[in-house]
Amino acid sequence: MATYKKNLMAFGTTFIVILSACNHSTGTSASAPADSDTTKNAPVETEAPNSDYKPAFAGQTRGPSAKTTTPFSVTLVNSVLKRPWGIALLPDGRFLISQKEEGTLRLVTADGKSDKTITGLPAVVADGQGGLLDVIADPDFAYNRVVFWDYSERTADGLLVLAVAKGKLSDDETKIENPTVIYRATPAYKGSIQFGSRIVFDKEGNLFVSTGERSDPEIRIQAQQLNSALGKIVHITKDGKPVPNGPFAHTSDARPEVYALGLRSPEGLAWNPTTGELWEAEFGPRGGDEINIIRPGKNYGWPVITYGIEYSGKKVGDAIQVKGGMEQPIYYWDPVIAPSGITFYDSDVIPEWKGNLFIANLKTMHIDRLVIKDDKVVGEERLLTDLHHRFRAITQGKDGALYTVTDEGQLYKIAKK
Ligand SMILES: [Ca+2]
Repeated sequence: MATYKKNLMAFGTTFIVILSACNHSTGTSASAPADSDTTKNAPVETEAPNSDYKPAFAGQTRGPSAKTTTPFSVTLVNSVLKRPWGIALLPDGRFLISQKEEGTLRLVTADGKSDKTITGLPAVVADGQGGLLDVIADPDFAYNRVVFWDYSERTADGLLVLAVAKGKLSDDETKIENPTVIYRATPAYKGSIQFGSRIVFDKEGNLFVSTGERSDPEIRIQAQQLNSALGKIVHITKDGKPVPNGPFAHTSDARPEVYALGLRSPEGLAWNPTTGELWEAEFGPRGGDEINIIRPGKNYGWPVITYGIEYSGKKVGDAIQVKGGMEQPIYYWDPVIAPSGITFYDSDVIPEWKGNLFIANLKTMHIDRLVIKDDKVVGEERLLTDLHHRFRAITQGKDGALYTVTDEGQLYKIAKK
């Protein structure tokens, strides 16, 4: 197994942990060692599934295991974040990190030596899975210093709604100026779980926002309704207006900002640099976490089709997994891993990772690496399992390293040794 060395050295709030991924072959494993031929490897998942549902195609779940051969280090950059939730790269290489419960941002250098707190965002409701969620810099941040974020907001009648807002980072980097809500994923609802949500920009400078369906049986069916913003990918301008000519722009009774529907609680969105398509990760029910490729106008099935069952053990709906007009996930997990933020690795620093999808996940406490070929998962690896953290978000730095934040307050750097 991988050798594991841990050095703790205090530099103020910075510590260093080194994990050694070794090139090893003991001859005791039947698995093929090379990533290029993983097809006969056993899956990384060894626990029994929750249901006897069968995948729609080979490799849709329990794909073959893969093994990174490039030695890499894991460095603890910051350990005093407060419930970090989103992480966004700035043009100068620093990171903006949202703090779920305080409703504040942190501005942290990649080496961890500088760490500022930014206030001035509107109050968040940090009940349940709500609070300050994702954060992202405007593509023109270097010129306009504008930041976008989303959060759970209390309405006048006491309900909760996912709101998307923007504001300008002050010149002294201590506060957000002129915060303005640009969009609300209505209807508001009493429950405090499953808001989603992530934000990404497209090449035209518009935003895709993933929204949760708010969980309860009486509300989650709205994931299938085009006149609701719940359980959707919405496509909006920087002012929160529907991007013109969306797939449902001319459908009666549909919200024109709806881009895709039928999602449960999507906490992961990322662009695939190989194909240019938008990929999504969502929390499913028990045994139904999914990765989907988001295409305009497509229906991803929840709560009509799913590979999971209710957490109570009951079937979901009619207990079907495939239906015409509804998209299949390209991959699912049973048991669940609880996938939150995702990113594709798009650097040449670690060539064997280029084009791989990395998933920060909560339940099984690891970074999941998916090797992708022709939009199919052909290899899966669990990284950072020794740290026992709930990983919440992950992104790539300017230096070709990966950076991930944990619910427990850490920022880790994963880099070539
Ligand atoms: Ca689905």
